[in-house]
Amino acid sequence: MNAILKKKFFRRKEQTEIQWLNQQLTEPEFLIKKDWVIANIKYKLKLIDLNLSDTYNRKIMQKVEYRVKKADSIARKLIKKGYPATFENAKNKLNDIIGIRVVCLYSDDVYKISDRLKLQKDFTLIKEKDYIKTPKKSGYQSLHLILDIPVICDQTTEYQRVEIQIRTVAMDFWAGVDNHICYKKNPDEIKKAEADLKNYSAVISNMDKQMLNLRKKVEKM
Ligand code: 0O2
Repeated sequence: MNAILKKKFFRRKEQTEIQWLNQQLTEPEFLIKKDWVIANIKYKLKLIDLNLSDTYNRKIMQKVEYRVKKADSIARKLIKKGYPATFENAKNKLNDIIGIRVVCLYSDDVYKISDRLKLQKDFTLIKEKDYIKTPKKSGYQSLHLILDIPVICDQTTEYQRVEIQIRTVAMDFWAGVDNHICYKKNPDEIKKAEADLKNYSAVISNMDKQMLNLRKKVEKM
């Protein structure tokens, strides 16, 4: 097969896989389980927020968002990791088909929220990635918790994996701009912007520290 035919063949194969994935992501059983898990986490986060806001006498969570990864994005990520783009692989090899994002004002709040999530008896912590202590090469900062959330029906318990990203408003701002300008784009075309963004990540980290110090100073007054 020549190079052009090969490319066409793989593109068609990928399209078929994406269509198939899409079909499975819209199956009623998956939709119900996904809604269950998202609702479970949302209520849990509401309680944690209420509790923490009460304890610290200020609003802790500024924003909670969720998304279900789209079929083409799942396929791309699986192929990049070297797996066929199947629904089974999406469930077993990816941590973030369901993603939740919690945004707060101060960096110490990130850890308060994370500690409370880790205390939940019905959630199983699979992995924690602290990109605040050690930012990614790109400059990306965020705390990620990979959790298994139970879906209990009849005598069976099934676990659905979710990724919870917890970060400050400043880190969220940086990630939004990075998403728009650099992330998943051709590295050759955006080298300069990447370098600038990396510098801004350090600026944001510094700003987060200053804001935290300012809050602590005011709290002591
Ligand atoms: P999207 O658009 O959110 O769907 P692994 O868990 O190690 O098997 P994974 O999932 O790539 O592999 O882990 P990683 O690197 O922790 O990335 C998880 C998610 O964090 C990404 O999901 C992004 O949402 C976010 N992220 C990671 N790195 C960056 C970055 O440099 N910039 C921005 N803006 N976000 C980042 P997806 O599936 O890549 O993307």
